[in-house]
Amino acid sequence: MKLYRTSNGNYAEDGGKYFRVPESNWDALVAHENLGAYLRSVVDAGKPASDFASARPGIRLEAPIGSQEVWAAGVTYFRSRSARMAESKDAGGGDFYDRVYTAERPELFFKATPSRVAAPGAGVRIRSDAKWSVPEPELTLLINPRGQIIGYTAGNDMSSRDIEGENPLYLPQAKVYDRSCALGPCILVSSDPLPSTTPIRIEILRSGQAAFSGATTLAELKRAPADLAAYLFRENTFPFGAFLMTGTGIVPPDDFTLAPGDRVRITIDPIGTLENDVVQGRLAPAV
Ligand code: DO4
Ligand code: MG
Repeated sequence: MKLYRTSNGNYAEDGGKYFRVPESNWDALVAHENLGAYLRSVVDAGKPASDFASARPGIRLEAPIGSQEVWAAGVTYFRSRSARMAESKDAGGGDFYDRVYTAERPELFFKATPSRVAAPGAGVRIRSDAKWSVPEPELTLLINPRGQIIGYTAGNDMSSRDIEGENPLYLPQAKVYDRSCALGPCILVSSDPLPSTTPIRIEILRSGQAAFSGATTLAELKRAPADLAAYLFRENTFPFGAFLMTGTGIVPPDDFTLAPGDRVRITIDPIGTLENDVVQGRLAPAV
């Protein structure tokens, strides 16, 4: 069962059919005592909504987020550990990444408020003061206020590698800025762990041509999603629940940096494809 948030309300998708969800408040859905059972009752009682499929692209997909904070785990794949050790070698930070990779306590960091999250199809930003920017394709957990994993989405943890590599203490600037995160296209509603064979793929297109592609599977993820969620909820309450990105296992070669106009496609098969174009420059101020 998949759950979409759109400009026309929330929709459940089951077996290729879309059903309008009566509950229009996203935070209430995330806090629901049994979201899967509620959506099942909506599907079983309802008739498929013709407007979702037929009116698209008139109906815009929104990021599947309400008031949730977005957090992220780091250095959860060997590939990420190696890339970070290399990028921070000159700054003397390399050792930290190996130590956190093998430590019991994971690296968890704050990633985004909802307003910093790009919707599917919207622009993700690269910083104007960064020279080396990459996307990070990450399985992302949706966790309810009671700390239970209730679903999964695809996430892009946009990162400025030169800023992060200059000094590990610059991590918040490398990671947290306007539209530094994208989530979507939907929530795969499930409390069951995803199989270790689940593939995560990324494709970066420049002028329509493949500029980089890569893939990994959840078998390479060193930590169990449930353990990451438990650490996040140890000393934090999340009245609206939270998203937790689980880290990247795909890092483009060191001579690759994103440019405005690039298209980033992240596919996690049971969820779908999250696609965003890269933009640079200031966002129009919110009114
Ligand atoms: O430690 C820095 C960030 C790591 C990260 O974002 C990742 O491994 O995905
Ligand atoms: Mg990351």
